[in-house]
Amino acid sequence: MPAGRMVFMVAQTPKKPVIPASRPSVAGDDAVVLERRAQRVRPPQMYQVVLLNDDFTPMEFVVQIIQEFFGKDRETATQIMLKIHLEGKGVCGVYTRDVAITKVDQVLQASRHAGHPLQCTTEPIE
Ligand code: TYC
Repeated sequence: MPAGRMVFMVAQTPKKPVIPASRPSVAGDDAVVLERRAQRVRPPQMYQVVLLNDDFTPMEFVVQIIQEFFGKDRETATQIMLKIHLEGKGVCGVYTRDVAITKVDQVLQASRHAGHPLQCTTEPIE
């Protein structure tokens, strides 16, 4: 190998993305044309993170959780907490799947660490 040159070996050559053909269209006489059309990307499935009411977790703790992990100001966090308290559950934020799962983990860990039974779940929307 010539000095100063590096050779990299890879296990697989990169694959070209598969672009599906559109439905065949007839272009006069007997000719059939298969047009290549780029695959349209879709926005990711979104997930809402929901807090559930219970009889033991202090209101102030819930407000702090909503502020800390869902980036709400104190007033908004208080409104969400009261909605949960009165209606049984409430949405604290909407995220992509991995972020939503991480939020649930963080809330549950902080709550258990503080000795509270607060429950938090996530569910796909639409
Ligand atoms: N119900 C609780 C109380 O009266 C307050 C509370 C609100 C608990 C929201 C959980 O997700 C919750 N102390």
